[in-house]
Amino acid sequence: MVDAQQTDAQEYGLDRDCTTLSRHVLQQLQNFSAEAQDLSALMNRIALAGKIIARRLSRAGLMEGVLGFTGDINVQGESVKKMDVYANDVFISVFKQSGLVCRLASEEMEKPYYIPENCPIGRYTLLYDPIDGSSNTDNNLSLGSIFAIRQQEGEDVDGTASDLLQSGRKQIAAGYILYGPSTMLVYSIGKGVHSFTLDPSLGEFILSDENIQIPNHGPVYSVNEGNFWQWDDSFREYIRYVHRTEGYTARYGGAMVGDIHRVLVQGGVFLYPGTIKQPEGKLRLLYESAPLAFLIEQAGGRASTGNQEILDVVPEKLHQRTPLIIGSKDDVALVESFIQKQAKEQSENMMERSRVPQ
Ligand code: AHM
Ligand code: MG
Repeated sequence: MVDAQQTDAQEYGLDRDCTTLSRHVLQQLQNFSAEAQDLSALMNRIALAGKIIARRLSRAGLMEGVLGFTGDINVQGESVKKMDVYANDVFISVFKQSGLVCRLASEEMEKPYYIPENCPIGRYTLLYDPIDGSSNTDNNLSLGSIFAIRQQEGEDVDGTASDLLQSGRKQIAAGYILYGPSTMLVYSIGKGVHSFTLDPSLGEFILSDENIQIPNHGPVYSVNEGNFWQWDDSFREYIRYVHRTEGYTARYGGAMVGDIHRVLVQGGVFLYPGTIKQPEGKLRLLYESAPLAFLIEQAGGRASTGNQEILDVVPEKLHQRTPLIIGSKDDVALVESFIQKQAKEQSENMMERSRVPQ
């Protein structure tokens, strides 16, 4: 008979002591200060939202009214899926009772959602994309949720949330939940990047990898090449380069949480450049690009708009979009080198033209 201890050791690997998420956060901060307890409680709430969403997704094909569109168009001009609304509401209801969060801002809501009863004590804002990769929802493919936590600055009495219009360096925690074959939660509180896997039998996220480091270079390039005709020449040149160079492999899943998770583990680059139809690209800065940039920087990678570090971009509005180049340091730098080369050529051509007598 196999004894229980042996089964546990096989399941979690030797030396694994089932570190839960909340314990991990407290260990990271090495104290039980009020801030450490807040962050631990906040991460616990995010984990709870992830578990509720994962549970619904795991049975979506068997339930009425879970899949498909609502018929509404959101603030982004995109058709809303029933799962988008459900997941957005899950985060609201989970944080309503937390006492810690006074304001939530998400892809699905034009204005932040205020929780006045938490405001005297709730010092944090949660920014989130409840369902990343919505187009995958009805096909039973990977999805994600993205989150960032910021300290509330000022009173926000006029309800404009203007204190959120600051750079990504103001984030105090960020991460994502990946709904794949298993549900994973990857987070950083500015002390490295750590991943947890949901053990459904325990109902707990258990530590699976600590201090994840992204390779400086990797084989993966992840981009929707269907937009090739709409890109700037620099991106087309980069793609032509990888097409004719040995050692690259294309991977694009339609949900960037999954795509960026692959890049985090294997190395490479994920891109969403501006297009003719959307010159700033598709991805939103505050609750998509900036949280992922925070995480990838913590893992030793980089995230850039092509001209600026993502974490340095100061948004002018809540739902601002930004081009995104994110992943391994060397691969992000390679894409940027194509952008710089094109900018140099353009300025040389302009100088040349200005020298030609009219
Ligand atoms: P969403 O949050 O509305 O789903 O949009 C974000 C998603 C990303 O996860 C993904 O990389 C991208 O949109 C896919 O867009 P496209 O279909 O244009 O390639
Ligand atoms: Mg999204």
